[in-house]
Amino acid sequence: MKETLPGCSLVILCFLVGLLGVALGEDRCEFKDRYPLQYVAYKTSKAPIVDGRLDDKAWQEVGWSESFQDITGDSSKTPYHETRMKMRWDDEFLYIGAVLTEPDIWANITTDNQVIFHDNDFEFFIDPAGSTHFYKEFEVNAAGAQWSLCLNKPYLNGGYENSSRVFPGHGWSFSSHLQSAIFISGTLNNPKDVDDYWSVELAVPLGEVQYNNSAGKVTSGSLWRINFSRVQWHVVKVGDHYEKVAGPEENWVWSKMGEV
Ligand SMILES: *[C@@H]1O[C@H](CO)[C@@H](O)[C@H](O)[C@H]1NC(C)=O
Ligand SMILES: *[C@@H]1O[C@H](CO)[C@@H](O)[C@H](O)[C@H]1NC(C)=O
Ligand SMILES: *[C@@H]1O[C@H](CO)[C@@H](O)[C@H](O)[C@H]1NC(C)=O
Ligand SMILES: CC(=O)N[C@H]1CO[C@H](CO)[C@@H](O)[C@@H]1O
Repeated sequence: MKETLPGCSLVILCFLVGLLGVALGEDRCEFKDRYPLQYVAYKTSKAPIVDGRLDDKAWQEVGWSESFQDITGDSSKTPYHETRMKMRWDDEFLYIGAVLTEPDIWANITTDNQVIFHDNDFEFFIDPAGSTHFYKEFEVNAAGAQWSLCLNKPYLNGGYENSSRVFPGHGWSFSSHLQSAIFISGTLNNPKDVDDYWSVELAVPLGEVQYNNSAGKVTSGSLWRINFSRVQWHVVKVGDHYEKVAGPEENWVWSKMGEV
């Protein structure tokens, strides 16, 4: 991340699984292909209005991330719809804006703290300290239904999801300080037209992402680990609604993981 626009600072670096993995490919001497993507998030003095529309000055001033890619990194599986994000920050929030191009915008889940990725969704994963412990995850669909969770440690080390889904009433979740809004350019759940895109705008409280995972005070030059994912199901139009077809979903991410 950086304090000033063309200045310097808080670089957000995505998580890399397998940095130390052995690359047997042609570029084994460079490992360039395995390096996580980076995005420089500039501090903003004027917070964007979280209404789903990325028309605020804070967004206009900064560039887009790379287009999302298949989670495997397999270039023959290039996503057929575009997804990109932007980030800004101030002393209270990390702001995330994303645009998901989509001719068929649909969502079935309308209540929070469900498994949102059963619908098409947008997700972020954040581990400020890069410790792999107490990382936070957030998912939202085009209807604005959201799910947040905290993972105390990786599942393979016996970690478990702490969320209001698993522990209703006393699970971890981003508080009401998290602001989330969706804008739809098109119509939700109408298969009779061709939609344009949906966008996600988030204000994520810095204190809450750092809960049990402190990377210290955010300053110019802070490096945080984060990743983004878009889950995309294959659907067909049946009368007045969409239905899933058999087969696995697509997982499109900012920085690839190498496998699903
Ligand atoms: C889940 O998170 C809540 C809220 O932070 C915390 O009080 C509780 O101890 C956690 N539960 C478990 C089982 O880790
Ligand atoms: C945060 O850490 C404390 C101490 O290890 C633990 O009791 C608490 O459950 C953790 N919170 C969450 C959300 O896991
Ligand atoms: C959405 O829900 C309706 C009603 O339950 C169901 O018929 C339809 O298959 C669902 N659509 C998708 C894409 O899951
Ligand atoms: C879908 C995906 O790539 N998720 C990864 C993004 O980064 C987090 C850590 O910040 C990983 O835990 C996720 O697996």
